[in-house]
Amino acid sequence: MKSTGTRVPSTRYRLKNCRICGSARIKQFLSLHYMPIPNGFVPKKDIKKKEFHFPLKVCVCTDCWLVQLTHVIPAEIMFRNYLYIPSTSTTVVAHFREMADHIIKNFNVKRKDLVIDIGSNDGTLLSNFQKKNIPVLGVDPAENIARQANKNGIRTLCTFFTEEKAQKIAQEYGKAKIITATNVIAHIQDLHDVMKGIALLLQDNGIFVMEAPYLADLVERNEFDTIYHEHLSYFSVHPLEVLFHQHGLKIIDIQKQSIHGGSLRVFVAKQSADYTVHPRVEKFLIEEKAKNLQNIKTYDDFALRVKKVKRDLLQFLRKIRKEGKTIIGYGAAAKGNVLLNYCDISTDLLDYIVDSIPYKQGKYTPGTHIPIYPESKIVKAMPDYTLILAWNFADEIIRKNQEYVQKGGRFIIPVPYLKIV
Ligand code: DWN
Repeated sequence: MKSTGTRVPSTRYRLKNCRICGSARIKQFLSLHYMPIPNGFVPKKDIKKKEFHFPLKVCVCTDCWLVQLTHVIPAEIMFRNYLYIPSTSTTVVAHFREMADHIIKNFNVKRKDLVIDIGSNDGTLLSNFQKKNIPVLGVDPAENIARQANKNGIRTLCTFFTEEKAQKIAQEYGKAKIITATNVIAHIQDLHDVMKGIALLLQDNGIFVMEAPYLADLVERNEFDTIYHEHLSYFSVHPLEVLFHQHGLKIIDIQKQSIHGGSLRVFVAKQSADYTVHPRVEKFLIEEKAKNLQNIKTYDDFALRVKKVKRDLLQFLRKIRKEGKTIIGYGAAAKGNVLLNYCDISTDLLDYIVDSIPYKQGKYTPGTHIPIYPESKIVKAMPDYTLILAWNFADEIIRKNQEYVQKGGRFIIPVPYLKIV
């Protein structure tokens, strides 16, 4: 039963021009309808309060081929009190450790070099540099999480990263040898302002390393639930090249990463810097053409597959529910909230959701108002089925719930296609 969210008029926040190239030739190819912000978890006391639902639709620029949301919800609404902590996942902690080691080794980072992380969250990534006595500085607008990072000993400025802020950082802390940004560039409306800031804050031989979910994986694996209000852009290499070239920057290397359903790790230097461009960069560009990422039909076909994923999941859940089976969710993830709201799945199908993050336990999911409990509940209650909403961590979740499996519990994985484990 759909929660009665208050719909914000679709004329508000509407995108007029492509965020990278400014073109007005942007074509919508998928609507996930109206939805609350994906990390807007609801405390019990507010369950009856008005909840704003915003249009969630995605379009593609037919000039630079950046896939992006048609409506841009102000960052202030989404990020001032943010409920995403990467360090609860061993997968993410290990991923950041490998990333820091790779950067230190390949770019000869020394103890005098400054490393800045944009969207540094709780400092998980920076802690790996700090352990090697490399000076670090985090930048993150979420007051609650920046406070936690500073308590953890990771020097963090609580602010959005802008060109103006970059000037002040350069004056106060000096220029950076390394600037990182993981799962944050896709969240930014004014990419040009941020790129100007990065270009002026980087040392002449500095490296900017960004990580973001990869559009090719999203499309090929039907990862529609990673489309949400926080993610304004869905990157492929071609539009990124257009963006960086506008700011005197160049991509010198790219690595595929499995995290978050398939991501790109992009290494960027100043065009004037003495780095050769790895042949892998050209290979990605050729592959994207071969995958028809610059052809509108690819996106229309994707939209049809999304509707099939929804149909198959609902059919299965309703069937086992009718057989009297008990079903819960696992991982109160932002992507999970997109899937639940798009498929209109509430307590009529899922009794509750278990999650590892204390911030989220005891709260309710936005829009669908499903209660969230600690993970320990799953083995005590032994539901027949568990729908893994945080499917990007399915291996880690199944690995840590072997007792549930041995006692006959079964996992449901919704994307890329319905799978019962
Ligand atoms: O871009 C973003 C991606 C990288 O992460 C951010 N905008 C927000 C966030 O998206 P998300 O909310 O989908 O995050 P996760 O990390 O996919 O969500 C995982 C959820 O699952 C968390 O709430 C923690 C929970 N979890 C759990 O309960 N047990 C996770 C693991 C690994 C577990 O074992």
